[in-house]
Amino acid sequence: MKLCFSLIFFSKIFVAANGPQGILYPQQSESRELFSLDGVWTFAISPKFDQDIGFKNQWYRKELKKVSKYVIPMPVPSSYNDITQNATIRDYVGWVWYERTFFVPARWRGEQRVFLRFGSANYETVVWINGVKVTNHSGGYLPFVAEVTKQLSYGSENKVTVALNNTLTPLTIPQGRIVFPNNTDRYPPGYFIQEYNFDFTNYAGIHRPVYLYTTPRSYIDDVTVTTETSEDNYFGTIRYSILCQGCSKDAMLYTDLLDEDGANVASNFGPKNKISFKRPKLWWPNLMHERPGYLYTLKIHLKDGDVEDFYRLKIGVRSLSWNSSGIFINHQKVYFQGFGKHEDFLIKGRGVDYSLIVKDFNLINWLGANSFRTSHYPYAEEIMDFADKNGIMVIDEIPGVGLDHFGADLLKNHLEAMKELIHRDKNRPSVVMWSIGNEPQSQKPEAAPYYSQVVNFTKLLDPTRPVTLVLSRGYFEDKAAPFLDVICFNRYYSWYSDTGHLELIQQQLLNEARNWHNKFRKPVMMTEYGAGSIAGFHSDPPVVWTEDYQTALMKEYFKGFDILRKEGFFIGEMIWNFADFGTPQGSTRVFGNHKGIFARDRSPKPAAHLLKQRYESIVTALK
Ligand code: GCB
Repeated sequence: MKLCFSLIFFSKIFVAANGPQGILYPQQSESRELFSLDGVWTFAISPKFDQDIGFKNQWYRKELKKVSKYVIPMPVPSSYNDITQNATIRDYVGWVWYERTFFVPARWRGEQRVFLRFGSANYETVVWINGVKVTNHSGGYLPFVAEVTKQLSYGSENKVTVALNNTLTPLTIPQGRIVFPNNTDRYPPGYFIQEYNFDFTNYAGIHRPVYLYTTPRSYIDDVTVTTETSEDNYFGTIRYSILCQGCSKDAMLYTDLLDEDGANVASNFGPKNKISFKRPKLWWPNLMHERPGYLYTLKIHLKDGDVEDFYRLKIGVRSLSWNSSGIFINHQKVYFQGFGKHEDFLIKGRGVDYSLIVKDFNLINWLGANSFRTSHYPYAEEIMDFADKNGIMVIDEIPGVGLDHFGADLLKNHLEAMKELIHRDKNRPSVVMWSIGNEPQSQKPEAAPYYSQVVNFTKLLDPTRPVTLVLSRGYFEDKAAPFLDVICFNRYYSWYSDTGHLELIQQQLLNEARNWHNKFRKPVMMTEYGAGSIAGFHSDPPVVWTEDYQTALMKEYFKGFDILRKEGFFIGEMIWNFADFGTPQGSTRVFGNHKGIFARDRSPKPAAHLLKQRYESIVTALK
């Protein structure tokens, strides 16, 4: 096998465009207009062996239907993989092209700025407006924005063109590789495959909403908020700092803190200040209070001469701290009862879908869960908003899944992804921990300096939240754990190891969790355990792949969790997975991964009813 990573696929090297520094979610306000570009775009793939043709022939200056032979409609937001009947598009690796036209109102001409913002697109993206490049971005799961004021035509039609490449290489986050088999008996010339070391479909497309929005010339570009509460929770303090662009030195900033009914609680002014007040309504995790997820609104008002801008940020007031045996919110120890999830659904793949978001949060509440991990990449802001307002604690994970070969270039991309994630999610009360990756080859000596740098960088950007890395190597060989605040580990006793031997689960679980704690003296949590089950498969006594085996296995883990919880350092259980999900084709995957407690269509398996009983009983025991 010959490995060829980037030559064909990333033959264009793009210098990051200068843009705004903030990445605030776009919103309509007294001073801002918002216009969605979601809908049906025009789509074309590049010919397999002429990947650069769109760049060479400047497709962005023309209409796609005039330059490509095969142009089809493509929904945005959505993955493109499962939209057609064409296996070439489903499995496509390389440059694809999107385009749409839209009108810009004449009233936007003049004293305004206009921005174009993508919630995410996987992986490498280049964007043109009316044939002029406005930005590019690397990374599949985080937003990017460009000011397009000068490139737009006002009072007339405009065109946005996007080139998107989903190729993963040893330097992307996550990593992948393009393999050219050199056996000409078995493969035609030029044949290649994309390989990657993770167990979910590398869905591609414009996955999250695309917005055009306006701001005044001087505008609120970024806000950073931290909160704390006094030991008895009687006082709450909000510290904020606000970044303006285009402002004169006389510009004034005013802030009002509004409660959920819109009543003013406190006011202040200046770009950096604090608001302290008595009897705050705290942000509590689900089930720790009768009113979880309470959110205030920080209304920010910029006045710069005649120019005014308004932005409203939802914030939760809570304290967050941790020590060697636990994580504390509002000075109370928390126990995580949740799951790993995926952004995954039929047809849309990873595309944002409000019906699915609301359904999933209904199921989360039905289960009595209080948390999830954004395995194995940052989730859409539309999902994170629901976590904030439902009091669901989130372990916010970067797409550093299954990393191997830890070099300086990979580190650079990893740190950039961390920076963008923290920038996006720093103000969210639901985010209670950063996860800098999942199941790396952390037994390798190079993993030690690598992860120590990722942790230090993360703490520099955000000292207010604990940092974890989800581990799968043994406690005796792992090199990353010393740098972490919390040890999260994944293990599949009686599934991948000792398959069928349910009687071993308790012993293995207890020993391993205790060993992690004894060696590193940190809180320990199990972030994955589980078994695959095909809805409708049954047997008694249970055998693997039946729904009965899945529940029997869960019961054994529960016994172990109950013993561990009493020992003080064990802080949570997250089953793998919330729902069945799509994976690459493989002989160990039967039409996807079936460890969901819900099927992919969200119908409950018996495992869901059992988990609901368990999570409800944990809460009752606390009362
Ligand atoms: C893991 C991975 C997860 C997989 C899971 C499995 O350890 O973290 O991404 O889907 O195992 O089902 O094999």
